[in-house]
Parts: sequence; C-alpha cells; structure tokens
Amino acid sequence: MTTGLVWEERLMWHDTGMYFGPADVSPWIEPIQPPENADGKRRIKNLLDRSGLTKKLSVLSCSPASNEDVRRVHTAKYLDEVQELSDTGGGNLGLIGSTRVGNKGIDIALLAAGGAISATKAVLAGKVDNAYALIRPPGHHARPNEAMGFCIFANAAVAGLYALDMGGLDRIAFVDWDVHHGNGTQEIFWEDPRALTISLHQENCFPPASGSTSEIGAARGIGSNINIPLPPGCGEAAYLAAFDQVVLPALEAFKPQLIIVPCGFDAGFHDPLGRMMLTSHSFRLLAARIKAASQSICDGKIVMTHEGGYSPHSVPFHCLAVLEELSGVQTDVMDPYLQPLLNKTDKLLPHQADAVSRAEDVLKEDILSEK
Ligand code: 9RB
Ligand code: ZN
Repeated sequence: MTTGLVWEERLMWHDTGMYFGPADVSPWIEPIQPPENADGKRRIKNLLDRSGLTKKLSVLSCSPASNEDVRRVHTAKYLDEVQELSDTGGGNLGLIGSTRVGNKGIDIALLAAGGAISATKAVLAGKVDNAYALIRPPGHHARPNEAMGFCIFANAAVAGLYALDMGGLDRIAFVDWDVHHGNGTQEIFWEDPRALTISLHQENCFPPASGSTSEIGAARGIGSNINIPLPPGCGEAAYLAAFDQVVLPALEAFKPQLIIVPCGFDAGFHDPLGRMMLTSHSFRLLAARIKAASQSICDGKIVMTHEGGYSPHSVPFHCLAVLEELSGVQTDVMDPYLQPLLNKTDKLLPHQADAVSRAEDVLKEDILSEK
C-alpha cells in the first residue's frame, strides 16, 4: 500500500504579496501576508518530513498542466486574461480582487493544476493506491471564466476532467470538506452527469450567497450536486452525521470510480477564515470514512487536492492526520492541541441536526430519485 505525495518547491514561489483583496495599501495598518501563503504549506511539509512520514510516501513530481488540460475547464478568454496579467508584472483578479497572480505567476498556477493531474495519473495507473497533492494556489473557487478566493485554476476539476476524458472513467465524485463552498467545482460539473459534486461548508461564509441545498445541478446533471451547508460552530459530531446520513449514502448510490477530495483544513478550530470546530482527530475520522467507503466503491482510489486552511499552528497536524489515514502509517507525532481540545462531549446540537436533515431530505427527494 502506497500513498503518493505531490510536492514541488516551485509551488511555494506563488507570490501572493502583502495585501489581501480590498485590504489594500493603507496609511493605518501595517501590511501583512494574506492567509494563503507559502509559509503555512512549508510548515506542513516540515512536519511530514520531521515525522518520518515523507520517506514512507511516494513523492510524485509534477509538470505544468497543458493548454488542453486546462481548456477542459476554463475558457480561452480567461486563460488569455491570466496570461496577460502574468506577463505584465502580476496583479489581482476576480471577485473583490481576492486572487493574486504574481509576476510570471501563470507558470506556477499551471504547475499546481499539473500536480493534481500527476496525482490522478499515478492513482489511475495503480502506481500508488491514493495520493495527496500539496499544491498552491488552491482551486475549488475558480470558475471557468473567473478567478476567485485565492484560486486561479480549478485544480481538482482539471484532474477530474482528465480522469473522465483521458483516463477512461465514466463516473467520479468530489467530496469537498473545505469550510468554504466548492462553487467552482459545482459550476464546472453543473450539467455533467458523470460527476457527483458534494460540498460540506459553513453556511453563507464564502463565496457570498453560494452553496444552498437547493443547488442540485441542471439538465443531465440534475441530481448530481449536493450541498451540505452547516451552521457556524459545528464540530466533529455534525460532520460525522453529515457523512453518515448524506455523503456516504450518496457515494454508495453513485458508485464513482475515483473519489477526489478538495481537502481544506479551514474547518479547523483555529482557523481565521472559518468558524467550525474540527480537530486533527476529526479530520482523521473524515479521511478514514472516505478511505473505507472508497475500498468497497472504487478499489480505494482517492486523490486529495490541498485547498484552504490557514492556522499555521494547527493545520500541519490536521494534514499529518489525513496522510496517516491515507497511507496507513502511524507516526510518533502527538498533536499538542488534541488533548486539551478533544471535546469528548461534542454533541450534535438540535440546529446542527436540522441542517444535516435538510441535506438528507434533498438527497432522498431530489438526488437519489433522479438516478
Ligand atoms: C471580503 C473579503 C475572501 C474570503 C474568503 C476566502 C476563502 C478562501 C478559501 C477568500 C477570500 C475581503 C468578502 C478580503 O479558503 N477557500 O477555500 N475575501 N474576503 N474583503 N471582503 C469585503
Ligand atoms: Zn476554504
């Protein structure tokens, strides 16, 4: 059993500058790196290395996604727009300017999408059982024609369309547990019956007005999009209920041949851009459930793409826990936050149970009945 890890130094050179969207140059407040920066990812890789886990994984190299690979998702006009910005020194793109393209930055964004493809190729070829692409910039908000929320190219969707169009698969599923809505993936596969897209997210967080349960896909893709918006404050109990009542039954019904997890850690208790309460133990349980389901559904084939997650203190431990589950290798590392925070009384509160039930009703009434 092997797990692939995509890691490429050059991805850490994706330059996100010192300003965050409209929090532009100000006479009042000292500039600071935006939440999505290289330091946070390097801290993850450092912990994987220090723990001894990296040596037990198969480190996969990556090459830039080709024009053909990216064009399965994005419009030619959008690619030209990113190219132009990249060629002229870089700048901000998309909704409220929240996505930075650096000077010559398109090359790094293409390399990140290529990293998701490398992970997918290795899994489909059976070179590894599953794979984690520790890539940046992230991808799940990127739309066919617009950058959004730190995302330039839709890495996970690019990998998914590669698996369908080049890897010969007929059905894939996405389970996005980043705390923000996976709007880009949803939109890209909106009318595509070959992809089940599921997103668990904090209700009304980001993007604005996106990710309600009523969004179920259209045309031939109707019934293949599931949103599970959860109220702020949800912890492990709510996520496990959502998995057991909605995510896993949906996967079992859809029978994907590959499961792609846009994997964010910003539903963690420490995150500055989310208000959820997951610990490394919670992420471990989510990964274990996906892995167990994948074994019976698709021979264990899972590709995870790194998305958000901005606490430099705790995200490394969350990612290590997920990689321990994917690989089946337990390291000696103790998450220092776990003992003080592991809330053994984490209970499903009534309003959280209601939110899960609403998504479950949609699954039963609108999703499963369409199939
Ligand atoms: C708004 C701003 C955001 C908010 C959230 C993300 C999340 C990304 C992620 C990105 C940009 C600013 C609404 C700045 O982790 N996705 O998974 N931008 N937020 N200014 N204003 C008005
Ligand atoms: Zn996020």
